[in-house]
Parts: sequence; C-alpha cells; structure tokens
Amino acid sequence: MSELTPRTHDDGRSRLVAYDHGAHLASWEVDGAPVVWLSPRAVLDGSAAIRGGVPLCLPWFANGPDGTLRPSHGPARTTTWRLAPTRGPDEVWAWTLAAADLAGSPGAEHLPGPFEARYAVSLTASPGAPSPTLGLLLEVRNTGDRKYRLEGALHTYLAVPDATTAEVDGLDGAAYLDKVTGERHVQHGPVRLDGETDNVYDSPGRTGLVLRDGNTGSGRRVQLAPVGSTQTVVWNPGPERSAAMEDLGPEAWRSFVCVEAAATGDHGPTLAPGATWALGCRFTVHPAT
Ligand code: TA6
Repeated sequence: MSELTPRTHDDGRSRLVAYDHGAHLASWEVDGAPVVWLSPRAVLDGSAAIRGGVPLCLPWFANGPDGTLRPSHGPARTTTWRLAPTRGPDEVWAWTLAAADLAGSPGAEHLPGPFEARYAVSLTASPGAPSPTLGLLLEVRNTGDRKYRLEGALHTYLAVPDATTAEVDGLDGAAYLDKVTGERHVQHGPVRLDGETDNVYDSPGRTGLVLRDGNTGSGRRVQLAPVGSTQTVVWNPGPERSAAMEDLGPEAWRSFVCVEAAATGDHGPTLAPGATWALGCRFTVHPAT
C-alpha cells in the first residue's frame, strides 16, 4: 500500500499533522516540542491503525462492553473519513463519517445502529494563555429510529520525557478498574505509572486533568479539559508490551502517556433517535518553569 497523504498546518507556534485515515490527528508540536506524540514506527500506509496521535475509538472501545468485538477500538479508527467544511475561525480540519460508510468494513456487523459523526480539530490562541489550545470535538448523531448505546474515546498519546516520572492529576478519589490485574481500586493522589498501566477511571476528572512531566513541580504541564466524557483511561504499555508491538518497539513506552477522555460500558451514552453525543477535550500546554 502507498503512504497516506498527510494534512499539515503550521501557524508559527503550533504544527499539526493529520490523516483522513481514521480522521487521525497524528501529532501536535508547540514551539517545536511534541505534545501529541506519534510513534516513530507508526504504520502510515493505511494498512493499520496509526500508533500515536489521537486514535478515535468509535462506536466501541477496546473490544466492546463484552470483550468480543473486533477490530480493537471499533472500525472508525481505520476507515477513511470524508473531509468536511470547517465551522468558525478556530477549526483547522473537520471530517464526517456515516455508519453506511462502514458497510463491508471488518466489524460493520456489530454497529449499534445508523449514525452520522463529525470530528473537528481546532486551535485557539487566547491572549495571555501559555500556549495555543488544541480542541478536539467528536459529535455522533443517532440517525435511526430506535435508541442504542455506544462507546467512544479520544485515545490521546501525550509526549513526556519519561513515563516513569510523569504524573496525572485530577483523578484523586476516583474509582477505577485496573485492566492489568482485573482489580478495582480508588485512586489516591496523582496517577503514577510503574510499568504497564491500563486504568479505566469512572471520572472525567474533578476539575479537568493535568499531565505533569515529573514530580518536581517545575516540569511541563499539559492541562486537559474534557467534555462529554464520563471516564478517563490512563494507559502505558510498559517495556514488555511495548517491545512486542511492532509499531512501538522496546524503548517507545517511556516517551508517552495516554490520557483518554472516554465513555465506555455502562458509562457510555444511550442515544435516542435524533440525539447527538458530543465528546471533546481541550489541551493547553504550560511550559516548564
Ligand atoms: O486505552 C487502553 C487500551 O484499551 C489498552 O488496553 C491497549 O489495548 C491500548 O488501548 C492500545 O490498543 P490498540 O488497539 O491501539 O493496540
């Protein structure tokens, strides 16, 4: 297969790269530094999901509520979305996808019902803000005549100098499922990653979320303001799983933390006919001091 054609945007501070394949924002750099991380080994020929960036998980997450659905994270991630007209001055790109577009795709037989989806990537420069704000907004409308439940997530890979010293604030007190051990716990304090970490928190973050580069207090912070999510997934494959993933490799696990605005299982939205579910997140970078 031939290489996908990237869409690029550079406004002097932010540089974005995206692909119509999965409506996939592949990377965001601010002042030359990566914020949304792309694996150097990502497959960019359309034959697989792109490793890194912001994979769109729709209309299910992982292998679905009962763990039996394929492909992982749903078919929308590996389908070509249709570029659509942008709305307003801040949107850089918008794409649309209808359930009918997935006909014949692997997993199409598991779609919950007819839908139309729109996904937009925006950049907003607010006076006095430490960095431009990246905005992601996925809207899914039930175009059928019966209600159904679905799942979704913005599976965002955020760059860090070292995942073993990164911390995620905002989930203190949240109940979560540790998918590595299958045990349920309550989070105490910041989330720290010690090897493979795959936690599904039943909280969108009390007052948003912050990914901090390290526990020194002076490192870079990425502030996340999710909307429409009921959960937060924090994932890092750790060294063993990373080494086993062709599109990651043995060392890549150290360079990112996935902090995902999500709504899965019983926490997923039920869409009445004609109703729209919006899942979004805004990201602002606070440079190291
Ligand atoms: O978001 C965490 C997770 O569900 C993990 O369980 C892991 O499977 C990760 O997503 C990556 O999934 P992928 O299908 O992109 O390899």
